[in-house]
Amino acid sequence: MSKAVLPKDFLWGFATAAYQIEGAPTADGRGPSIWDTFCAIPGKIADGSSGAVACDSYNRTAEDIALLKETGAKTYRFSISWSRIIPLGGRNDPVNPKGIEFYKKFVDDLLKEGIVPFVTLFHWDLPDELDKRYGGLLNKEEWVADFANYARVMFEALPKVKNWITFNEPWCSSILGYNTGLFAPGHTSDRKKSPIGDSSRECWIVGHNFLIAHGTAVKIYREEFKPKNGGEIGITLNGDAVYPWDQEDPLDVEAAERKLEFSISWFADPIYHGHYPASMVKQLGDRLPTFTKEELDLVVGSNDFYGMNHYTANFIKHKKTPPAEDDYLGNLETLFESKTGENIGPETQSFWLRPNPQGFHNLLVWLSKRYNHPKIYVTENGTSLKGENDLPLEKIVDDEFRAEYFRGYIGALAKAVSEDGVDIRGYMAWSLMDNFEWAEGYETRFGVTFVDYEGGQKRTLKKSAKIIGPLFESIIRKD
Ligand code: GBH
Repeated sequence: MSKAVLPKDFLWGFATAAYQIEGAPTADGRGPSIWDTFCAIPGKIADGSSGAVACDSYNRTAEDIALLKETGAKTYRFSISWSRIIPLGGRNDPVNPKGIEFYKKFVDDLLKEGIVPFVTLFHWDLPDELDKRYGGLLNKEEWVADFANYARVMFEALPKVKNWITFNEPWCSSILGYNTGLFAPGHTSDRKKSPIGDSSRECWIVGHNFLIAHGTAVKIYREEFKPKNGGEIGITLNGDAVYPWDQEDPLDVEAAERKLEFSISWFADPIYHGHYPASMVKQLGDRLPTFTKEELDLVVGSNDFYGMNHYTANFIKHKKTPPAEDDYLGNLETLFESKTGENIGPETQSFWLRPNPQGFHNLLVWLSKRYNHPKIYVTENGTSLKGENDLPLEKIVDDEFRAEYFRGYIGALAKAVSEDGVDIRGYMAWSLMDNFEWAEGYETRFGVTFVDYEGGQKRTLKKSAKIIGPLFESIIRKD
């Protein structure tokens, strides 16, 4: 990889999310989010922990910026905690000036160091009051209006921010929050896990509401802020790469495509093509909401860029039986081994993640084709490492496995740009530092920086943090 194939102004850096790093859940008037509430339920988080302290980043912004400087990062993607800004969340609830001040100063401090802020408005941490008040994400009228109000408050407060993401991975909030119940607010039909929820319907309603809320916020940005501030706004979607389990079986080939449609196209087709994928309409029938004319006008064309989160790949095998009522994958199995016994990639600490850089390349090309060559920012990409948490510090900082992951994935990105003409403008590794890994707690580490949670939160760069910069600098054009 010696050729300089990426544009001169390519933005590379690192990503985090508010609830995973900030801690300080009651500082300066912050209200609780659904994740504070969810973590307090015994059995929901692997190690019984929560984001109550996390990396204490709310009190350590200077340290975090110094870390970014050390890596040479050009951009930092972070998210805003809605309940710091509006503790109760709603459009008629008071705005908290201290919350605004915190992010304003953070943005200024980043810019002073020449680091471009990439801001996510919502990374899963809904103000808890909105969930209690009217059912949160399930309530289209109320929630869309409240999100729109919060988004406007932030656009107004942070005019220097030129890169906005409305939502991080609405798939996760919808499916894990309202189907499997693995994530807050934990709704599921499984009564052993939750007293409330309908896995066959709620997730599709929530997904629909995300699209309307996204479109509404984008309209506000474009009409009221873009003319004077000139920034861009998009949504970030997750999606794993796919390979047919049996390449010779047309039903597996079809199932692999369907898997992409149920995860990515669920959101991207309405935004880029104005309708849900046919495969979803066929399987879900009237459980999939339909768009009114007004809703479609909001949703179609509502991305200035496509935000792509990507980690892993699966072999896809079609199912022969009719889909279950609570199926959300597209009536298929996801496997780590193919029919011929080929393995997708080495194990990591995350049960769902096995590195497969070729899959990243394939998916970039697929996205580019299906959505007519959009401008893409890779807003997350990274890996955990099997058993990392049990290693001594001198071994942890020598994370060759993670470094190799980045070499492979960044190489795949460069190839997609140079050989396939995919329009990629930026890349943010997940994550700047070890942090609260949601239902997996602190046992799973994703950072390029080690965080010593018991030892005064000391941050130590790992090897992977040091290779990403030079790697990008060698493939970014200088003229
Ligand atoms: C990202 O999601 C998140 O944005 C980030 O906050 C997180 O820390 C990071 O990944 C690392 O996990 O339970 O079998 O249905 C990544 C995409 C999609 C990965 C859902 C986990 C769960 C598989 N995620 N997937 S399953």
